[in-house]
Amino acid sequence: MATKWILLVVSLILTDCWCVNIESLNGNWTVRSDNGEYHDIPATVPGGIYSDLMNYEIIGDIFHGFNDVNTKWVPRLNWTYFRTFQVDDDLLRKENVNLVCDGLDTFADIYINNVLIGSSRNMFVRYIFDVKNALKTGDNYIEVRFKSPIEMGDALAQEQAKSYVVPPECPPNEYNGECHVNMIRKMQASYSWDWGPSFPSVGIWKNIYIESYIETTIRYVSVDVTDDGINWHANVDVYLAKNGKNKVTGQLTINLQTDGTPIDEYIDVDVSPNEYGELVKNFEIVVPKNIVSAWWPNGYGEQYLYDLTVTVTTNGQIEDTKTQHIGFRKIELIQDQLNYGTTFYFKVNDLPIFMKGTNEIPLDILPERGQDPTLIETLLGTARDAHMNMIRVWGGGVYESDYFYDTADRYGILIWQDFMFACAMYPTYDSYLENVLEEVRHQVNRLRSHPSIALFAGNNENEAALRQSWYGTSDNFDLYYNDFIKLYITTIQTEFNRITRNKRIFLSSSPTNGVESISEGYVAQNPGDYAYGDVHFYNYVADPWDSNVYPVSRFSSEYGYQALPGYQSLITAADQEGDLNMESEFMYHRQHHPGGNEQMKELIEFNLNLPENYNVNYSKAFIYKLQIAQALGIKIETEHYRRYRSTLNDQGLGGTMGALYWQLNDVWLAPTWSGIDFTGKWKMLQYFVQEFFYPIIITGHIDSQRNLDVYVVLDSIYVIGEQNDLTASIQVFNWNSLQPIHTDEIAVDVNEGESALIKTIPTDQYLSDLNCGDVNNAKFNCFFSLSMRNSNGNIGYKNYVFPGTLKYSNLPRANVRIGSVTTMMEDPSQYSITVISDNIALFVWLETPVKGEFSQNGLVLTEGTTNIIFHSKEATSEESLRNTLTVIHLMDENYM
Ligand code: BMA
Repeated sequence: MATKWILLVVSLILTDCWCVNIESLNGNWTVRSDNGEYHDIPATVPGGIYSDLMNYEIIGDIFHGFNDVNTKWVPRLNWTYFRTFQVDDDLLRKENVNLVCDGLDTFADIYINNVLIGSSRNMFVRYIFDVKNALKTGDNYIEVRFKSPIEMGDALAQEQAKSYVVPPECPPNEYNGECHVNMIRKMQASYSWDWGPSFPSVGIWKNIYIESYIETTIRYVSVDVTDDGINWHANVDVYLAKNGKNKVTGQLTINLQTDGTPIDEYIDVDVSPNEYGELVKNFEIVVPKNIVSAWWPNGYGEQYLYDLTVTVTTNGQIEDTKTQHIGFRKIELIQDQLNYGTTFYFKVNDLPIFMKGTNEIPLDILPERGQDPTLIETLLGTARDAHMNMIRVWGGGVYESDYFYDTADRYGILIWQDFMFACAMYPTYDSYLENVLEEVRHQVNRLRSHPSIALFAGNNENEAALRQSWYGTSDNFDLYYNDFIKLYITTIQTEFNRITRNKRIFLSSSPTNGVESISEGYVAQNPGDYAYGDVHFYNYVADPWDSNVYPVSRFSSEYGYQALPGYQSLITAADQEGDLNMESEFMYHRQHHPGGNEQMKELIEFNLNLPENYNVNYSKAFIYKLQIAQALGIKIETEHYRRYRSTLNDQGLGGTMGALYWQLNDVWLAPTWSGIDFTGKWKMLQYFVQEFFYPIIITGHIDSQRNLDVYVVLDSIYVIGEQNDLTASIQVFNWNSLQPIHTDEIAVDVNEGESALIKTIPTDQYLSDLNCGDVNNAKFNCFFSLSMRNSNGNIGYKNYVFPGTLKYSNLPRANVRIGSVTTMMEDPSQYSITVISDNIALFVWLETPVKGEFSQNGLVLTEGTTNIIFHSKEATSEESLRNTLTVIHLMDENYM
C-alpha cells in the first residue's frame, strides 16, 4: 500500500511541471501594409499573408486562373502583423521570459511595446528572444514587421554582386517567378518551380508564444540510436535553455518505456555553455535487445515506438518535461567496392532493403497550410498503402512539421532528408554561413530522434549543377567549387557530424557518387555516374515504355514524367472549358517546364495516337492518354529498377536497390510529375504505384535482342506470407478474345530479397507461331499477361507486356460498362462495383466526382467481369455513385 502511494506521489511530481509556463500568442491578429494602403485586415496566426488576404477577400483564390501573376504585388509590400496580449505579475516574476517564434517567414523585426526585441532572417530557424524587460503587467502590444522578401533578396543579390554573382539570378521565364531566392533562407520553391507557382509567402507560419521559467527549460531531447550487436544504445542529448543564469545545476530524470519494466535513470547535471554556446547534457542509455522490439520500415515488420521522457529538476523543483518517441533500429548505407563502381544500398537492422518510394515537394506552397495533420495523414497514408518505405523530403521545400515525421515514424516510412538548398549556387559570406549554422542546429536537433529519418543530404542537384555548369559557372569553377565545399562540407557536414557525433548518415548532395564523390573532392567528374551513388534520370526524347532506355543504376532517387491532373480537377482552376485545350493561354501559363507541353504530346505519341483536335472530348481524351503514358512509363521504369536488384550486367552495373520516383504530391493544378493532384485526386500513376511497389511482383520486359525476360521480385514475405508453392502463369491473349490462346505455367523458386529470372521467351518467334499478326513488321495483335498464384489463390497483381508499339496494332474494340454498384455490408463507405466487358479492354478508367479512391484503376481487362471496390471519402449512396460513375477505355470511340 505504502509503495503504491509513493509511486503515485512520484508520478504526480514527474508529470506535473509547474515551472515552465507557455502563453500562446496564436489566434487573432491584425495585419496592415506599411504603405498605408491595406489596414485592419484580420489575420490568423499561424498563417500567412496570402491566406489572410484571401480570407478577407482582398484577393481572390490565388490558385485559380492567372491569379499567381495577378497577385505579384503582395510580397512586394512590407506587412506588419500586430496584436495586444495580457501579461500578469506572476509571469513577470519568473527569472526568464522569452518570446518564442517557431517559424517566421522570413525577414522581420519584432517589437514589443514599441521596443525592438529582435529580428529574423531564416524561416527554418526557431527564434527565441528575451522579452523580460520589454513586457509590462496588463496590456502589451506586439508587432512583427515583415520586410518584402523580394526586396531583401534583390538587395542581398546586389551586395553579393559587388564581389561576384551567385547564379542563377532568376528562374526561366516560363516559371513566372521571382529572382534571387538563393540569397535568402526561405522555401526555395516559393519563388516558383517547374511544377509550381510563385507565392513568396510572408507571415508567422508556426506557433508563437511567451515562455517563462525560473532556472531552465528543455529545448531539445535529441536521440541517435545505435546498435552494438547485443544492446541498443540511445545516445541522448538534452539541450537546456541558457539565458538568465548561464549554468544549470540540477538533475535529469529519465524514463524510457520498454516492453517490460521501464528504465529509470537519474543524472546530475552541472553544465555550462560549451564553445558553441550550448548547454547540453549527453548521456547514453543501454537498452538490452530483449526488452524492446525493433522498429521496421513499412512492409518488413511493426513500427514499435517507445516514449523517452526527460524531466529537469533544479533546486528540488521540476522545471520542464519533454517526451520523445524513439524507435530502435539500425540503419546503414552500404557502399562496398565492386569490380566497377560501388554498391549503394540501405540495410535496416542488418537486412538489405530495396527502397520503394517517391519525392515529396512542400505539402503546400503556403507553408502554414502544409502543417495540416489531415493532409499529412492522407499523403503519408497513401504512401504506406502503396507499399512505400522511403520518401525524400526534397531540398527546395521546407523541413516538414513534427507531425509529418511522427506520422512517418508510425507508418514505417524512412525519410531521406535534404537540407533546403536546390538547383542553385549559394553564397558563403560569414553571416550567411552563420545563418545556415543556426538552421542546421535547430533542424538536426529537432528531427534526428525520429526513427524514420534515414539520412540527411546537403542539397538537391548542386554537385551536378556545378560540375555540368547548369548556371554558367564553368569559367569560374574554382570559385564556385570553393563555395560548394565551404557550404556543404566545411559548414553543414562538419556541424552535422559534431551534433550527431558521427552517428548519422550524411551525403553531400543528391545525386552524388557517394564515396566516389568524396574521393574526387565532393564534386565528381560525373555526379550522375550509374556505377556509384544515387541517380536522377529524366529523358523526354526516348520511348518511356521501352525499359531498355533506363539507366542500370545502383539507386534511382528521382525519375518521372509529367501528366495533367484529371479533367474534373483541372477545370476547377480554369474559367471555362476552352481553357483546357492544350493550345490555350491557360495551358501555357500553367506549364512551367520549358517545352513541357510539346514533351507531353510526344510522351503520348511514342505509343498512342494523339486525340483528334476537333473531338468534343479532346481535352478529356488528351488528359486520359497522357495519364496512361505517364503511369505506364513510370511503372515500366520502376519495375526495371526492381528487376535489377539481384543482377549485375556485362558492364558491372546493377544491383539496383532504390526507386524513388518524382513526385508524390502537388501545390497547384498544372501539368506536373505528381501521382496525386492538388485536389487530392489520384492520377492513373498513383493507382499503378500501389501495384508496381507491391511486395511481390511478376514483371517482364523485352530486351534489346527481343527476348521477353520474365522475373518474379520478392521483397519480403512479411505482408504476403510464405510463398512456398508459387506458380507463375504467362499467357498470350489475342486482342479479340477473353480466352488466352496460350498458357505457360512455371513453378517459381524465389527467395526473400531476390529478383529471379523465371523464363526467357524469344518474343517474335513465339508470337509468330501463335499467329499474332504481322510480327515481322512489328504489328502484333496479341500481348502477354502475367500472373502468380499459390494454393491459396492469386498472389499480387496481374501484369502485362505489349510486344510492340500499341498505336501500330489493330487494337481491341470492346464494350465496357458498369454492372452493379453495391454497398458493402462490412463497411458502408465502400462500394463494390462490377465492370463488364465483352472483350480485352485497355486502360479501363473509372471516374466519379465523389471523393474517394478505387481499389484499382487504369486496368487491362482480360476477364468479362471484374470487381472493383470504391472507398468513398464523403457521403454518397449506391444510386448517386452509379449515376455519376463513368468508365472509358483506350478504344472508346468518344476518346480517340
Ligand atoms: C529534378 C528535381 C526538381 C524538378 C524535377 C523535375 O531536377 O530535383 O528540381 O522539379 O527534377 O524537373
